Amino acid sequence: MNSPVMQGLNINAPSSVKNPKVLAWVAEMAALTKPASIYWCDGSDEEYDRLCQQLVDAGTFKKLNPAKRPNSFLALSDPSDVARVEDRTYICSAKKEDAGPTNNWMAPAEMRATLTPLFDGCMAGRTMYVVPFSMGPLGSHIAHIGIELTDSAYVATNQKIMTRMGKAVYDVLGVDGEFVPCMHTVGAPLAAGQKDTTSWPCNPKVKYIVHYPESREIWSYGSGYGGNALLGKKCLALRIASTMGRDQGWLAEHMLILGVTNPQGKKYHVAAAFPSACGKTNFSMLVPPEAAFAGWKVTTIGDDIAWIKPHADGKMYAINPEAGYFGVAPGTNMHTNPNCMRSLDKNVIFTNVALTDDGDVWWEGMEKDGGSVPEHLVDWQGKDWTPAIAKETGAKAAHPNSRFTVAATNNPALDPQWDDASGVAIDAFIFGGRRSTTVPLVTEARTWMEGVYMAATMGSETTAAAFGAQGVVRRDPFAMLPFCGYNMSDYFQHWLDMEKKLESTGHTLPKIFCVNWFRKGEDGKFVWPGYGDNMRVLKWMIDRLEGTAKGVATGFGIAPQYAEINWKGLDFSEAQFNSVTSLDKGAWADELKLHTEHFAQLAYHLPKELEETKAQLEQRLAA
Ligand code: SAT
Ligand code: MN
Repeated sequence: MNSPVMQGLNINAPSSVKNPKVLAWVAEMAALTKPASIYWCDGSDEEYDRLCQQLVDAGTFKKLNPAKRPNSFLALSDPSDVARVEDRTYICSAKKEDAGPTNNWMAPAEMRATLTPLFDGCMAGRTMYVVPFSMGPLGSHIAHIGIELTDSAYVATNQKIMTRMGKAVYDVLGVDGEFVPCMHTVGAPLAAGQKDTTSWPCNPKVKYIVHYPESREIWSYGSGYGGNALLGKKCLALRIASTMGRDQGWLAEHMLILGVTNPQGKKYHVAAAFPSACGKTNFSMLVPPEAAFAGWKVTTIGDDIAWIKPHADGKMYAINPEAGYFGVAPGTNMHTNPNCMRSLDKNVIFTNVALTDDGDVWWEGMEKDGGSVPEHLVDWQGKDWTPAIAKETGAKAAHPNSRFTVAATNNPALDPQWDDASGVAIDAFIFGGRRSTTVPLVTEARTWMEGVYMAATMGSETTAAAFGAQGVVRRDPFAMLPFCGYNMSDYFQHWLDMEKKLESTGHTLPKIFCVNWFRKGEDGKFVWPGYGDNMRVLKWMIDRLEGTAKGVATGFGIAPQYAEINWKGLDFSEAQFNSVTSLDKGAWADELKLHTEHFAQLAYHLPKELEETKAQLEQRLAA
């Protein structure tokens, strides 16, 4: 056994761990955090079952009725710990300008001086889990390895589903491989002899989600929820990876990846960026409406994150770094996402949804599947819930940001290439926000430059995925506002540089489209049916790739003509179509003022081409 001994604590490393950096780091972190024991995860199914049982015994998990939901569990979090905490999230680059105006920043030395005392003894009385994982297919040249040290067994079980987790990672790592060290604690140490009585340990008062881009480290304190705690996801695969991408010439994006196959068997690959909780998971698992799209197939490669590398053949190849889905439960049903519902039949960890009296789960939106709202539930806070109580207090049975954690392999629409180490070649990028007005259903950027402009100025009404006010429009460039690990304007430049880089190979670049499924009518209701019907828009994009749809030039890109959309099986009038595609001059004048403000905020290193594109847009929209 390799077992450096630190302050009397034997780290008990398995002999398969041969990387001296890993051993030294675990020993150093154990000495700092002072756990009662250290457990090295091997990633086996047997281990997963054992940790789940342990969580059941601790009261964190409730085992669901195996007749209804085999091998599935429900966790209810502390009410203070239900979403990502953006105001507690930091990019600690050496220079403030490198974090940029959209990120919280603190000098690395100052942050370390803040965190070291917090981490000192933070795991007292708890087990430290060593969780090795690969983001991306094990050994893929696009993949990267992380090791998370956490005092949360909930995190270890979720990481088993969300990543390629386990001892095979050490083989890839070898003696001198690179990994991203990910330190995580719930920030709730136990005093000597104290028994843990909380089912969701966390620190309700102190939270830090910290990234050091230069040394590529992640330190997370105080939360056990989602992206705050599953450090492979937003922290590694987006914030740290985006800085790796900047340095190494690739892209880490907040994008789903899907495959579309036409009845002749020709397959296209699309990557689409939407802010959190705007339907990425639904779009990635879309079922084409049968009446109009017999023989068409949509398959999922990823639902949240894409790593995209330009290749010598001039194409951009994308992988999904994750191995599971951490999706929003409320609103998911057989109408909005049948493939997702089927994915959730078994082997799921649910967090903050409601519990039925027969030991199954429930969330708002499930009543649309033919059933009705249950007469009694235990809500996400563990309280009795009835429709009458809900009417009186407005209490939701499931938290709006309640989630399921499920392996990609549960998805009946999983793309056969989802695990392909070389990735899939991207034909089109889609950018979309949640806007009740102004932004049309779909337009195509005339040029790469215009597409980058559309993505850079994207706005969206905020959702429950992050702590804070909901429903206010905020600029969310590339849906990366909370996830870009460096200065946003440098990130725009990085996207612009891709064009030059790829053009020299002679290959046509992916087309860029801008969409908005969320325009509302005067009655305040969504006009566009969305969900499966988004296939109609996707098909128009493919027709544009094939050159079979002409479109019509507008002030804001190329839009479809009414007759170019396949309307079979959907009653959607030309007037309705116009109401979701029209450009309102007044609204756009206001919108462009907001673009000006947005660019003023991002002035440091803002590519001048974006200003020029804005001037052209102003002229066109005024014409
Ligand atoms: O909590 S997560 O960051 O994983 C979910 C999301 O915001 O998309
Ligand atoms: Mn996301």
